[in-house]
Amino acid sequence: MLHKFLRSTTSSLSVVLFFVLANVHVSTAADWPQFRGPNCSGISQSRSPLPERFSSTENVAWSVELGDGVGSPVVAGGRVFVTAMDDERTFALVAYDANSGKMLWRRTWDSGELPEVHRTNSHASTTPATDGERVYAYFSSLGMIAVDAASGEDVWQHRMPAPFFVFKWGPAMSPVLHNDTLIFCQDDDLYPAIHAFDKKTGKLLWKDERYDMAVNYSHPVIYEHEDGEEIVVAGTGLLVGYDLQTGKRRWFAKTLLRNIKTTPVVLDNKIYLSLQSSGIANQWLATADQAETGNNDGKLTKEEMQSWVGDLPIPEEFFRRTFDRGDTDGDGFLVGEELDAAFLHPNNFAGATFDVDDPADEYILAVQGGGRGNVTDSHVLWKHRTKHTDHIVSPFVHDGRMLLVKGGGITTVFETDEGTSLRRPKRLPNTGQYFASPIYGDGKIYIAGENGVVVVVEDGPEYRVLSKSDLGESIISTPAISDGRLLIRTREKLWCFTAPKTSTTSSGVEAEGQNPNQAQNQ
Ligand SMILES: [Ca+2]
Ligand SMILES: [Ca+2]
Repeated sequence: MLHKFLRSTTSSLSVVLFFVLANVHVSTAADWPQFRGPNCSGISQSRSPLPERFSSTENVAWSVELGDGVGSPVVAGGRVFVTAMDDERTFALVAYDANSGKMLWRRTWDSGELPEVHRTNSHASTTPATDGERVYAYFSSLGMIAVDAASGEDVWQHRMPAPFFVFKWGPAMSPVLHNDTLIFCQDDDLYPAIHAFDKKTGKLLWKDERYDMAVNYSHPVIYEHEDGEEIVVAGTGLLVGYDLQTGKRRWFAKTLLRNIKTTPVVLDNKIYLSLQSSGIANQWLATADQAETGNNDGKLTKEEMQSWVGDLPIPEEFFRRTFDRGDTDGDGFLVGEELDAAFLHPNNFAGATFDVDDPADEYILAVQGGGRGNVTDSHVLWKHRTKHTDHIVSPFVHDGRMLLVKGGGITTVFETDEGTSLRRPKRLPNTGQYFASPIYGDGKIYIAGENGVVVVVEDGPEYRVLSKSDLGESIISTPAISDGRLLIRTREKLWCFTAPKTSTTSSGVEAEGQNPNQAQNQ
C-alpha cells in the first residue's frame, strides 16, 4: 500500500516525508490538527477512501446542530473539536466522537458584550488547534484557552487585549501548533502581534508587535531548513520569516500588498502565495467622508470616522496611531498625503497612495525561505501579476501545480517552477462566492462554495470535475479531512461524510464497486 502511494512524483514523496517528520510530536498522520490541516496546507495524509458524493441524505456518517460559527473542525485521537456561539454572548467549544458523532463534552464561556462584526463573520470564527492531548482555542474577549482534550477541563488561559477592527470585519484568526509551541498571529487595528506560547503551560515564550501592519488574516506556516525552523507570516507589504526559538525577524521580502487574507503554502522548501488586495490609504475618505454620515468635502475628520463606525467607540489609541500621525499640520482634518501617513506605516508603505484611482492589485509568487535581512532581491523566486486570485481563498499547491479558485468559481492552474500558466481559466459548476480554501485527500480536491455547494475535482492536470453536492446551507469555513472522514461545518451544523462501505479482500484491496481514484491511493 505504502509503495503504491509513494510511487508518484518526488514532490509527493517530499510532502509525505515532511509531514511524517513534522507530526512526530503532534498527532497521528491521519489527524487534522488545525486550520486547513497539517501546516495549513489543505493536504490530508490519510489514505482512506473519501466520499465523492454526499448530501444531507447521502453518505452521512453523522451530523449535529452546532449553532452559529465559521471556524473549521479539527480532529485528533478520534475526537472532533469545533467552536460555536450558543447565543449572542456565549462562546462554546465542543468535542464529538469522530466515529459516532456522540458529544463527548461541551464547554461554554460568557463572552461579555461583543462588538458588531460583518455578517459573513461570526464571533465563533476561530478554528481550534489540537495535539490530541489538549485543545487550544482563541476567543476575542477571553484570549487563548487550553482545555484537556479528553475531559474539556481547564488547563490554562492567557488573557489578551480584545482586538479592534475599525471596519467591523471582526476577528478570524486561529492558533496553530508546531511541536511544543502554540503560535497565534493577529493583525488587528490596535494590537497587531504574533505570539508564541509553551503549549503545556500557556507561558508566553515571545511576542513580536507588528505595528507596521494593517489588518491581515493570514495564518503562520512553518518552514524547515538546515539551519532551523522558521515561522513564515504574510502581512501588509511584507512576507516575514521569524526565528521559531526567539521570535526575531530573520528575514523579510518586501513584496506583498496591503491587506493579506490568504495563507501561504510551504512545499519542497518553497513558500507559495496568491494574494489580492484593494487596500488604499484613502479608503477612509471613500467611506467615512463620502458616506451618508459624512459631508463629502474631501477631508476626513475623527467625527466622520466615528459616525461611520456607529455605536462602537473608536479607541483613542487607534486615533493616536493613525489620525494623529497623519494630521501633520494639526488642523483636525486629513487631506491628501496626510491620509497616506495616517493609514500606512512609515516603514512599510504598502499599497496604493491616496491619489490612485484603481488601487487593486493581485499576484502569485514563490519565495525561498532561510534568508537573512531584506531578501526581496535574493529570495523571491518568481512573481506574476494575474487576474485570477481570490482575496480570501488560499492557493492549493500539490504535485508541482498551483490551483487557484476565486469568486464566480473561476479556476486557474500554474506550474510551480516558474509560475507559468498551464491553462486558460475554467469555471467550476458552482458560481458565486468562495470563502473556504480547497482541501485534498484520497486523490480528490474538495472546493466548498459559500452557497453550500461542494465541488469535488480530481487532483490531476485536468482537474476533472467528479461531483457536485449541495448541503443547502452557507459554508464559510474550510472543511477538514481525517481518516476517511470529510467534515464540513456549515453555518449552523457539522456534517461528517464517509465513503460507501465496500467489501474488501484479505489483502485489504477493495473489491466490488471500487472507485478508480480511491484505488490509486491504496
Ligand atoms: Ca469630510
Ligand atoms: Ca491636516
